[in-house]
Amino acid sequence: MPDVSKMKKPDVKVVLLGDMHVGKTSLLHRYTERKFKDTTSTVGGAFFLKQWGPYNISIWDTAGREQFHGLGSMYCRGAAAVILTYDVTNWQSLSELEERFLSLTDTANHDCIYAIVGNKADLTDPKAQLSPNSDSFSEDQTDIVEDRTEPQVLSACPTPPASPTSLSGVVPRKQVSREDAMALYGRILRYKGLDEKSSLPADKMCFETSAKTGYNVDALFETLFDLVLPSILRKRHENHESPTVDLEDCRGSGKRVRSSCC
Ligand SMILES: Nc1nc2c(ncn2[C@@H]2O[C@H](COP(=O)(O)OP(=O)(O)OP(=O)(O)O)[C@@H](O)[C@H]2O)c(=O)[nH]1
Ligand SMILES: [Mg+2]
Repeated sequence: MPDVSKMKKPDVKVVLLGDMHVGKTSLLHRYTERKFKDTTSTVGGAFFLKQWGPYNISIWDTAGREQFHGLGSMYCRGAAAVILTYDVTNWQSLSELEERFLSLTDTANHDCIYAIVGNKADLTDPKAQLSPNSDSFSEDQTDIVEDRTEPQVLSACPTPPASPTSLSGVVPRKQVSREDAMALYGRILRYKGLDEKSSLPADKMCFETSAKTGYNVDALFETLFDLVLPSILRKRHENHESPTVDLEDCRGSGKRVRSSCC
């Protein structure tokens, strides 16, 4: 367990949302560890701290299982970017984004950025079957903190079985086109009351990825990191304008500390 007091403070938060089995944890592993490894269904949530230039970005991996649904809006609170993830071979996983996950983002920042990500593209798209040779893993420090929100539920829940496609050996069919994802992006903008013309365009914010081969994974995260920089700068500016008291500094001093603003 890392010593939380020594951890860097995140400047901004990016959250992965989506149905169980779409590959949220695998995408995060691929990006942070440059590997595709076995996963177990996520319980509660966990975050990884990524250093991006001088900034620290927390990337939250959340559980897609229905029983953890209530936690979703808590994880989205104050998010600067949300990655709405579906499985390109599973139409239902796209519709769930609209029906079940979109409302969880009501707690995100008002200028939150949305990306729609169709994962498992290696199953349907030959170009996604090739590992990108630009596998330039940044040596930035990455910390992991597990946030086991419901330990009892954790141990009581069996890991769901692998998806039928992986068991049957049948080549899965692509069920969700990029156009479907872009249409959803448009509906999300409308849900948020945003004007399509002044928002980031759908073709920039809809990705197809493969956590298995690494296809488009760096592009996804790094596009978002660049896009949240203004949000980081605004937050730093606001903190500078109205400084808050660091309780850590006051601990043990025995003195009552007064906020500088009053
Ligand atoms: N072929 C293929 N399989 C993938 C890919 N990403 C994930 N998987 C597989 O899909 C299954 C689910 O992956 P996870 O990363 O655990 O999915 P998740 O979205 O985190 O699921 P929850 O934690 O239950 O919400 C695992 O068997 C993975 O090996 C991918 O890009 N391609
Ligand atoms: Mg997971």
